[in-house]
Amino acid sequence: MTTITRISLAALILIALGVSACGGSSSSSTSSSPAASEADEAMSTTTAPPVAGASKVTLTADPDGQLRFVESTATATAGPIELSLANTSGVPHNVAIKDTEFETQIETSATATANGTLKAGTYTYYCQVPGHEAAGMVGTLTVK
Ligand SMILES: [Cu+2]
Repeated sequence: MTTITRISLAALILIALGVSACGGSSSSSTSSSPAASEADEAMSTTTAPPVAGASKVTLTADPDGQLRFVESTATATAGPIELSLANTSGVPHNVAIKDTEFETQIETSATATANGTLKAGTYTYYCQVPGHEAAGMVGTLTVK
C-alpha cells in the first residue's frame, strides 16, 4: 500500500514536471530578435539591425499626450533608413510607414526604432494605435 502510494506520487510529480517543462518551452517568445536583452527591449525596439550610415528619421510623439507627432513632415535620404519615435508621454504610440516594412513596436514613455530601406518618394507615416491616425497622428516623409 505504501509502495503503491509512493509510486503514484512519483508518477504525478514526473507528470507535473513534464507538463510544466512543455508549457515553458511552448510559451517562449515569438520575438524576431531573440538575441536582444530585456534591458535593450525596455529602452527601445528594433525590427532589423541598424545600418551604419543610415539616414536617421527621428519623430517625436506629442509630449503632452495629444494624438499627434510634433513633426508633421520629415525628410530622409534614399537607402538605409533608421526610423525612431521618441515618446515621453504616458500614451502608447508607434510609427509605421504605409506600404513599407517600417513598423516600430508600440511603446509608452520609451523610444522605438525600425530599420529598413526606402527608395525616393513621398510616404505617409502614422501611428497604428487604433484611432490615432484618424485623430491626426499622421505625417509625410519625403525621401530624396
Ligand atoms: Cu499614437
